[in-house]
Formats: sequence, structure tokens, C-alpha cells
Amino acid sequence: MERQVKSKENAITTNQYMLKWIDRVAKICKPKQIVWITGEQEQLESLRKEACELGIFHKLNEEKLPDCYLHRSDPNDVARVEGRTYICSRKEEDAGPTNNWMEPKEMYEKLENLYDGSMKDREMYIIPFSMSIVGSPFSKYGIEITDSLYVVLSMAIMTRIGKPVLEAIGDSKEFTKGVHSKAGLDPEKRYIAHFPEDNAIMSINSGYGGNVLLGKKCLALRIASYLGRRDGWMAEHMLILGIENPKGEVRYVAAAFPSACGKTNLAMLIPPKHFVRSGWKTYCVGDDIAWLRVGEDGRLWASNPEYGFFGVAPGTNEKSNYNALASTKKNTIFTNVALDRDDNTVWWEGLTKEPPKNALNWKGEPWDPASGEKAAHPNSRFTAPAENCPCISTEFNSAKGVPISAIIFGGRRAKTAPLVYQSRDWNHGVFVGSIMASETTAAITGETGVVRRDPMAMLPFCGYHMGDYWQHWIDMGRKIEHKPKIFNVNWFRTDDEGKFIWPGFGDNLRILEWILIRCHDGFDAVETPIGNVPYPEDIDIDNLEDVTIDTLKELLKVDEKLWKEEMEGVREFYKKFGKKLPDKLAAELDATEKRLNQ
Ligand code: GTP
Ligand code: SPV
Ligand code: MN
Repeated sequence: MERQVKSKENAITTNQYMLKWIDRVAKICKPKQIVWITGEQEQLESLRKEACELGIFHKLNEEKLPDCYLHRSDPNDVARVEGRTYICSRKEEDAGPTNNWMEPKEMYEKLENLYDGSMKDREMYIIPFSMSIVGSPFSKYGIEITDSLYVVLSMAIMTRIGKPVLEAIGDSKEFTKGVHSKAGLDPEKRYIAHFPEDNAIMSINSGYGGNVLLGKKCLALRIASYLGRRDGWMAEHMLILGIENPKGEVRYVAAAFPSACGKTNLAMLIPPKHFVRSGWKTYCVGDDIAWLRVGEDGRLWASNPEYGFFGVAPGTNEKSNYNALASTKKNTIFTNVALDRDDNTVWWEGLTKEPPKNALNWKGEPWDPASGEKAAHPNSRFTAPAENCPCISTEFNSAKGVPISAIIFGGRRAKTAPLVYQSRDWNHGVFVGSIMASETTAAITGETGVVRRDPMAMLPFCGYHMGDYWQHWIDMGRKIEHKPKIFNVNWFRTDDEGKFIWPGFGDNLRILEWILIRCHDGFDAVETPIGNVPYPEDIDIDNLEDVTIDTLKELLKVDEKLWKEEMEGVREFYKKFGKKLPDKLAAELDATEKRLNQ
């Protein structure tokens, strides 16, 4: 009989609870060896070498892209799988109508069978990681057990890892227990299961992004949103951006957009030229996840629990997102992009106008630019250290975070949603977030371009009943003395030919300027049935070729007929939540319909 490997043999902790749990997992998964990830550079370097030898990584041009690697995931495994993502709370009602649910016992049994022997002839890596700063009272610690080197090396970029985390955990049982195995990558047996009451996450048969980097969506959003409700704070799918005006005042906004709808781009935006000349500056605090707490000063403070960016590659270039591109110039892992064989660098649609002549596509096959096929997968990504970002905020490493002036919701809507509007007050703002809808993107498996409701951009990430989540937002509003103002934006309105009307990207600062003036110095606004929109004259459109006052009028128009239909859709959507729909939101819906019918 094979000898069972024991966690103790080379353990770097004496935490008995942890060691026993790891032994239980090892007994099921049957790895050939247990490897503790210390976080030390020598270990990571030797693991990167090993990944290259095994063909998991391809080392890129050391001069042009030092310490950068290309990884290709299985072609059937290129995005989050929402249909196979579960919230296994003890009671079904606690998962709510927007999550898949399975009884914990049933899921544990199912998974135990799937994990049985899944790490045979493989190493089992133990990654101690921290979401937020190690040692801070706000951080959440986790251990991810995985058989994937890609996961180890990605977690080393995306989170703070290693011995300091174990020291911070000490003998405590307070850490998230994460288990991941690639197993056979069988999509029919793929599960991403969360057990909020047990502080546990189990993922199997995937090797991609949000399915397997368990600190990110699984812990920092699904588990953390559950903990946040319990303990009086919030975990949100939001970027955090600092904006300095010519007077030298730095203000912060947090913005929730669904996957692949512009968070990373907004988080790193470069102001238009004449804004730069007059002294505007921007600072990135986070590009995907924000943890929000009420500070002693009665303001809402936001911090980014992550340590790196897992950003969408296609469309990223010098012009659209200089800072993101700069972040990927060293120590970066690229996943499912194309390989330019002439100089051993990477390429994706939109990086340069001229496609490479001698490239392999994201599957590793020779690529013909004339074929009409994409070279990079639409959801191809880069995993880059946040500290590479030229505009990273000095507050990035602050546990307390930054005070938030405005919360911004937004999505991809070809029609209906105006460029920007402001909610009437906090509860109306919660309503605005709850009715968000957006066209689906390549970040999830399934059809793209279908409009779906995605409240607060949290549809796939809320770890409990969405009705309770909305109530939590309303309750938080009562606790925040100096509440952020709440806005909604839409950069994606299109004309009759399907072209985007608003230039977007850096020019979005023109809208953020209006938002911040509304928050701090006042500016009048036009009241509409859905909220307040700017006077077109108040938006700076200097040096914009294709945008006139008339374009702005069009972009800011609230089409009452479309909005009446929209409210019918919301009423239908709200029915799902039954008794759990907060009264305040039902009242906001009634009031909005009333204003529309007046
Ligand atoms: P996740 O990482 O999946 O959460 O995505 P994200 O919200 O960070 O989206 P990201 O910033 O990566 O943008 C996704 C896509 O939207 C890219 O192809 C961008 O080029 C495009 N995009 C971002 N901002 C804008 C904008 O202001 N206007 C237009 N038209 N497209 C944009
Ligand atoms: C998203 O889909 O919102 C992402 C990428 O940020 S993933 O980590 O795969 O969830
Ligand atoms: Mn995201």
C-alpha cells in the first residue's frame, strides 16, 4: 500500500487544526508530496522553472518582458462557470433565488468522490494567503490547497502569501479553508462550491481565473459578503480610484461594473490632455474588489484586499489603458493570449493595429491574421503585480483604505441608461444599484451580449440571499453619517450603426469631474423621473472631436417610454425575491413608476 503523505513532515506551522484539516484533504486527494509555499523568492523562482519544464509556462522575451510567462488553459476552461458555482448554505433560503444551491452534506459527499485520488502523482501545494494587509484587523486569511502550479504562481501575484500569513494566523481556526484540484478538467464535473457557515471553498475540474484563484471572487466577494453582513461591513465588486483636482484635493470614488465592463480601465485612467495641463491626477487603489467600512469619522472607507490585477487583455493598449499595459511589462503571467514567435512576446486584439505575422493563437496553433479568427481569447488576461502600476496610489498598502465621496454603478447598455445620472438619496441609490442591467461578456461562459439584471454587479458574487444583501445596503446607509452620493453611468450607448457614441476611457474623467462637483461643491442638475442628470453645459467637452452639446443631450436623454418598460422588467425581477424584497426598494419602484406616469 502507498504511504500516505503527512502535512507535519515539512510543515511550517504548528497549527494543529490546520494540519489535521490538510491531512484529511491529503488522505482523499492522495498527492505524492506536500509542498508548503513559503513566499520566498527562491522557492517561487524554482517553481517557475519547473512550470516551464512541464510546459505549463512558456518563458517570454527576457529583455522585452522580464520574468513574464505565457500560460494556456484548456480550451474548454477559459472563463468563470456561473452555472456550476454554488452557495451551500445550510438552508436553501439563505442562498436565495440568484444562486445555485445544494445541501452542504450532499455537496461534500459529491466532492469527496470527485477529489478521491485527484492528486495522484501530483504535488499538493499549501498556499497561505491574506486578503488585505497581513496583520491588519481587517484582513481575512486563507489556505488554498491546490495541485496547480499556475494557481500557486498566480496567487503569489494576486495576494500576499507565505510565512508571514501563517504567523498572523498562529493557532487560530479563523481562516478560510480552500481546496482546489484540476482533477481531469472535466467540464461536466466542474464545481465551485462555497460553504459560508464553514468558511470553506472547494473547487474542482477547472484551472482558470476566478474559478481557482480562491482569494479573489470566492473569498474576497462571496465569503466576505457573507461575513460583511454578519459583522457590519461590505464586500463589493468595485474599483477604487483617487482623483486629484487642480486645487490639490484628492477625492476617491468606488465603482461597480459587471465583469469586462470597464473597472480596470476606469481604475487606471489617464486624464485628457487639457486636464493634465491644469493639474488633474489619478491614482489607482484597486481595480476589481473593494471592502467598505464605516470609519470613526462617519465616512465610508474603502480598501482593496488584492495584491495584483487579473485584467482583460483584449482592447488594452498604449492609448486605451497605458497604465495597465505598463503594469504587465515585468513579473506578469499572461493567460490565453497569442504568442508572437518573431520576438517571443505576446499579442492580443487591440494591442497594436498591425497583427503579428508569425503568431500562435491562444490555443497554441499557427494563426493566420486573414482567417477571421481571434488570435487571443476574448477573455484572455494578464496577472500583474499592482505595484507595477505607474499610477498606483500611496494608499494601496493602507489597511484602513480611503474615504469615498461617490459610489458609481454602471453597465453596458446600448440604449436606455443615460451617460450619467445621480440618485435622489441613499435608498434611491440602493434601488439604482439593484436594477442594474448589463449585456453579458466573455468573462463568463455562455452567450455574450444578452441584457441581464446584475444588481450592484454582484449577481455572480453575492454569497447569500440577494434580498438580504439589499437590506444590508439600506441598513449600512443608516450607519454612515457622511454618506457617499450614489450615481449610475453608461459608457456604452450606441448609435444606429452600433458605434459607441461616448469616447470613454480617459475621457470618462469628464463625467467624474461632474460627479465630484456634485458631491463637494454643488452644481445644479436636471431632475428626471429616474434621478438627476447634468445640464449638458456642465460637462467639459473641450477637445473632443465627435462630441457636441447635441451629442451630450442625446446621451443624457431619459426616454420615458423605454424607462416605463424597464420598470415593468424590474417589477418582474423583484418578484423573485418575495418577502425578502426590502420594503424600501418596493417603495422606490412605486415612486419611480409614479414619476414616470405623471
Ligand atoms: P473584469 O476584470 O472582468 O471584472 O472586467 P473590468 O470591469 O475590469 O473591465 P475592463 O476594464 O477590463 O474592460 C473590459 C472591456 O471593456 C475592454 O475590452 C475595454 O477595452 C472595454 N472598455 C473599458 N472602458 C471602456 C469605455 O469607457 N468605453 C468603451 N467603449 N469600452 C471600454
Ligand atoms: C470577473 O469576471 O469579474 C473577473 C475575472 O474579474 S475572474 O477572476 O475570473 O472572476
Ligand atoms: Mn471582476
